[in-house]
Amino acid sequence: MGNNTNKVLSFTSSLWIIILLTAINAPSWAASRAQEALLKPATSAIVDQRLKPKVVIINMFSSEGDVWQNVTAFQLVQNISVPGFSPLYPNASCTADGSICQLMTGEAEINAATTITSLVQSRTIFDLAKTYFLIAGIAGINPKVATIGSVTFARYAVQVALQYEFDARERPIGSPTGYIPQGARKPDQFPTTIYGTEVFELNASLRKLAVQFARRATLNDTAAAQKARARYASPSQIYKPATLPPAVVECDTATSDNFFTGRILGETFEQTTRLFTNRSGAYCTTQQEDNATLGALLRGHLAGLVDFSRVIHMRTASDFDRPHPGQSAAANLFGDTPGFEPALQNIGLAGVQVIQGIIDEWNETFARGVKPKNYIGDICGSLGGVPDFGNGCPL
Ligand SMILES: *[C@@H]1O[C@H](CO)[C@@H](O)[C@H](O)[C@H]1NC(C)=O
Ligand SMILES: *[C@@H]1O[C@H](CO)[C@@H](O)[C@H](O)[C@H]1NC(C)=O
Ligand SMILES: *[C@@H]1O[C@H](CO)[C@@H](O)[C@H](O)[C@H]1NC(C)=O
Ligand SMILES: *[C@@H]1O[C@H](CO)[C@@H](O)[C@H](O)[C@H]1NC(C)=O
Ligand SMILES: *[C@@H]1O[C@H](CO)[C@@H](O)[C@H](O)[C@H]1NC(C)=O
Ligand SMILES: *[C@@H]1O[C@H](CO)[C@@H](O)[C@H](O)[C@H]1NC(C)=O
Ligand SMILES: *[C@@H]1O[C@H](CO)[C@@H](O)[C@H](O)[C@H]1NC(C)=O
Ligand SMILES: CC(=O)N[C@H]1CO[C@H](CO)[C@@H](O)[C@@H]1O
Repeated sequence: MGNNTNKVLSFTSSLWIIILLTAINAPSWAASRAQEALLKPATSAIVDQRLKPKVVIINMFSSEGDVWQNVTAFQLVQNISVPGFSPLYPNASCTADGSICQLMTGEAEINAATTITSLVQSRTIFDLAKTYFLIAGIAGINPKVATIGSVTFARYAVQVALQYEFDARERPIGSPTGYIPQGARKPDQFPTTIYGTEVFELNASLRKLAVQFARRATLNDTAAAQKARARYASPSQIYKPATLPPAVVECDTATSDNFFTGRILGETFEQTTRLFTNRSGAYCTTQQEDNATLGALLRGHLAGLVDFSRVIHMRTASDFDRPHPGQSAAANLFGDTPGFEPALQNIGLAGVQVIQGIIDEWNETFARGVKPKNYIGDICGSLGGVPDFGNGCPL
């Protein structure tokens, strides 16, 4: 953002917007009075000053946010304070014309849910009805599926830790793990207690376009990351994907507030993802926010404020979720993170291509939306249709 002069925009003082929104949302007496006011000639000069971003970038913390300072395709030159954002990250940043905005939720599910809810409800500041949301962060990676530095795009987001948890030393006899789905008695039984946020499915047609755009990027890599990948080679080839160069990959994501690590929990959550998605989803990346971000956006869709079919989930891989052969789980977690630097760089390199693709093809394709051919929404069918995974929502 360098030397650009930023301006704080105080939209809440724009009284007309309050009148307009009152007309839309409030009781009929208020609506008719507001409509009368709008009909008066004195108000004819009034224009909608809300920002209507084509893309909102959702980052989680400052390292991910800093990435956009190095980007030349656009400059985020205005800071906008949004009520309800994290005290650590109180501003959204936008381009001068408001077509691209970026924010940081703060880390873990509580921060993601409250920040995105606040964004969705900031009706006097933003009109998000046609906005594409690019979730863009780093993540842990399953070495059976992909490698550090890779850029992943998910169709399914699964809240894997929403389960009963035993300390492993007290786990039920015969259970390979201390995690059991809620209401079930064994790890491989579908949960019978459903909260509604266990699985989200995103627009697969939009993902396909995003992947095509991202593949235009030349990804960053480093010698240290290459060295770390090579350690996942083994005669069984079980972690072969981990040994390959970084790439753009379509694979699914797991949310857990708990920063889990190690082979046993990795395999546990592979199983949870298969179970919760009726074997359609494959656990690939792990992060601490996206179930909550998607939950807030789904509720925004139900409130008529955002379009859930316009959500893109992109996570770049910064660290392996489990050790390489011969390494302890602790050594993997507490050791160096050579994937961190390329993962951050690749958020920008791939992300810019996705954003540029959306902006360049706005009129032809993206303004009207990319119609999904798959089911989208949550486990309960809240947006209409019947989930093509799991048992649906028994509520
Ligand atoms: C806008 O926010 C950024 C990031 O926190 C900061 O570096 C910059 O100084 C702010 N701009 C102004 C004008 O305060
Ligand atoms: C931004 O660019 C500077 C200078 O090339 C580099 O030192 C820094 O690591 C980059 N930051 C990110 C997040 O890519
Ligand atoms: C938020 O934006 C205002 C106005 O540009 C700036 O003064 C403030 O430093 C920003 N806060 C943070 C934490 O970036
Ligand atoms: C990746 O980024 C690092 C750090 O900025 C840089 O030293 C390196 O040359 C880059 N590598 C490639 C292949 O772009
Ligand atoms: C997942 O996110 C939803 C909000 O969308 C929240 O209700 C739920 O409690 C979250 N799960 C956990 C374990 O925090
Ligand atoms: C897209 O449509 C808008 C309004 O219809 C128009 O002003 C703009 O020039 C168009 N952009 C391109 C790139 O065609
Ligand atoms: C689960 O998948 C199988 C086939 O793969 C299908 O027959 C079944 O209907 C699916 N269950 C649900 C609830 O969608
Ligand atoms: C179920 C659902 O919300 N589908 C939407 C997917 O995307 C298109 C536009 O991008 C919408 O028109 C659909 O309603």
